[in-house]
Amino acid sequence: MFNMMDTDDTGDLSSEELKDGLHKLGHSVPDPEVQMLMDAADIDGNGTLSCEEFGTMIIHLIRIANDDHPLKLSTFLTITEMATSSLKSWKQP
Ligand SMILES: [Ca+2]
Ligand SMILES: [Ca+2]
Repeated sequence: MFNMMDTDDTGDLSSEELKDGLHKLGHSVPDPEVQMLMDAADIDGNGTLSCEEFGTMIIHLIRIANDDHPLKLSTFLTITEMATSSLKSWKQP
């Protein structure tokens, strides 16, 4: 999942890659929401998401979605999809 979204093989995700990745999944996420995801997840503040930050983002999103954060339903469904596939791949050796 993460590798699929990292289209330039830098080992981390830029906001563009995050946006494109979501788009490939069939979900068009508006720029402000992509930026919000990035800001929330970019723990070391370098402007990109590492694999760990990506995982943290998913957990964070599930939490804020539960707090009735005004995240679009389509975005939440995408995140749930991502979480499911990421957890699957993490369990594999
Ligand atoms: Ca990249
Ligand atoms: Ca980062």
